[in-house]
Amino acid sequence: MSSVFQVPVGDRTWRSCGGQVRPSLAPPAPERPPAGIVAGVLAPHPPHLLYAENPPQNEPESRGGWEVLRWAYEDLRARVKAMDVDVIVLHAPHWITMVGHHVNCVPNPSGFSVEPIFPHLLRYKYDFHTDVELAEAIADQAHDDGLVTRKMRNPGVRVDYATITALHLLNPDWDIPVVSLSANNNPYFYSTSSLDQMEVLGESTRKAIEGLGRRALVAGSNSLSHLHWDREQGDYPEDMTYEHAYNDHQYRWDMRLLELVRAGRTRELREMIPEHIAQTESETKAGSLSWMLSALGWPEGVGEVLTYGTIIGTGNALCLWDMREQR
Ligand code: 2X7
Ligand code: FE2
Repeated sequence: MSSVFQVPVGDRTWRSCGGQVRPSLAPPAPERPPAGIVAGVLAPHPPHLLYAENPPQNEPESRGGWEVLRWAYEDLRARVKAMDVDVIVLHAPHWITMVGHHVNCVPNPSGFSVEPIFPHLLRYKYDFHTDVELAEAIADQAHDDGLVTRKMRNPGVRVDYATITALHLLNPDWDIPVVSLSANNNPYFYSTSSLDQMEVLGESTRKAIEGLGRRALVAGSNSLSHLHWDREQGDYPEDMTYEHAYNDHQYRWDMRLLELVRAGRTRELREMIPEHIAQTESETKAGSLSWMLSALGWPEGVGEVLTYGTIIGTGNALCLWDMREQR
């Protein structure tokens, strides 16, 4: 004789066992955390970092170098894994588009990325997956919000080294789908601080992520102070004897900015970004940092500086804004 149990739908504390249904001793499966932007990162992309890692995808071989920056990335990777995100959305400054903001909608970008200035550091075979539904939603939302946008669908377009480097350092397993955004160069070209469009793009990105119920990491890939040596020093690129800040002025302005990050004073940080650009030629002029913080809603009271180091004299900080810490 069979007995019939009424088990509430989705109640996993009950399970079938040997023909009978019994309460399970196993703890209930944990609920998936809520959708939305889980965290934002400032994730620098100098090719030196990827070169120094010696991953199998990269042709050139190195003896290491820039260890403290790379160790911080290594620690961050473990935290990214634990976030259980569906997608990494990245804005990087070296996929330059002169007209509008482009979104890579190619389902499976694959090819060979070469750093044009440092081809002896980065010649990388890439093969990753795009979250096409989200990529299209970001482009549509940005269009609706008044930005000139384009869905890039040409699989032959080579993915730039900054996108590859930052994504590799954040997730070398490449097992999380990606959305990659271009850097519209008009604001960069015509003014030092036209970051307004990047803020709109950040808001569009957040709306699209929430609209589709994705759990996302948003990554803005910029160096800070951006003056650098105009020729390589030493006998090999990873000779750390020559690695230091370009000058004290550059260093001090980077520290002023990072003090605001670690204090969680994001409103003041927003005010300071144009001044920091003017003082240091900061690569944040391309807007990746502003885009990312705008996507997060410029959160007060959250922000960590994971590390800071120089690469050919430029300032590079790895920073995390974990939105779960704000709730
Ligand atoms: O793209 C970069 C950068 N932002 C800083 C330093 C060196 C190379 O490439
Ligand atoms: Fe760069």
